[in-house]
Amino acid sequence: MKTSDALRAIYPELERRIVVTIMGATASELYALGHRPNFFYLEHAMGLASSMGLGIALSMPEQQVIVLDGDGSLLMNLGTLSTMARYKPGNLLHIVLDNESLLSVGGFPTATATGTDLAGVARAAGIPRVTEARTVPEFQKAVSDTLRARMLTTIVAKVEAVPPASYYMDLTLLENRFQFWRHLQSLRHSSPSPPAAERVG
Ligand SMILES: Cc1ncc(C[n+]2csc(CCOP(=O)(O)OP(=O)(O)O)c2C)c(N)n1
Ligand SMILES: [Mg+2]
Repeated sequence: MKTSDALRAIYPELERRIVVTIMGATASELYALGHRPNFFYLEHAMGLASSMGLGIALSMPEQQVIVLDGDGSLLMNLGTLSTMARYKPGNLLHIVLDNESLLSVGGFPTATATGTDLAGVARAAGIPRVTEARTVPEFQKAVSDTLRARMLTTIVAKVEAVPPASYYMDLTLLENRFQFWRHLQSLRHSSPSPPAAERVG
């Protein structure tokens, strides 16, 4: 399964949720499908997309948050699995696009190429729902089932280490940051019942 095909298959689901991606190939593939103000591409901070997604999910429980992670990124911050498992937000879907490679920086093999089983690590960390997908239909079904289940889930999608057609994104980090923040603010203001702590006066 190619990352581009996997993302295309779930794009209609992404359109309606808060999405945080890792940098590089995954960000470029999603951007090429069509940028939206609810998409944030976390540059530089490798490994922390899931941590950022966790924070948003906990602070905006009425929204669904989808994180698009990578194997190298998750391996760099394995502690995120136990932190997510500790809080278990049912509105967080953690997708790991496992291409067994640091694709965005040249394709060096990661530990998943030499036997590390990220789904197994996620289960052992206490993530309540962990699934694996090797084909686009399997992946699409895993995502739609999870969004209905409303339970913290990690989906490990095995993808080919194929680079995007282009890494070019006509969107700077700061522009994306402010646009995304304004989008989250607009969701808060349109929320029918904001948490009491956030009401003014
Ligand atoms: C702390 C840190 N180390 C290294 C990098 C350089 N870097 C950027 S993307 C990347 C590879 C990411 O690998 P993975 O999460 O598997 O995603 P893929 O590129 O395979 O899609 C690396 C090493 C970085 N941005 N930050
Ligand atoms: Mg990778």
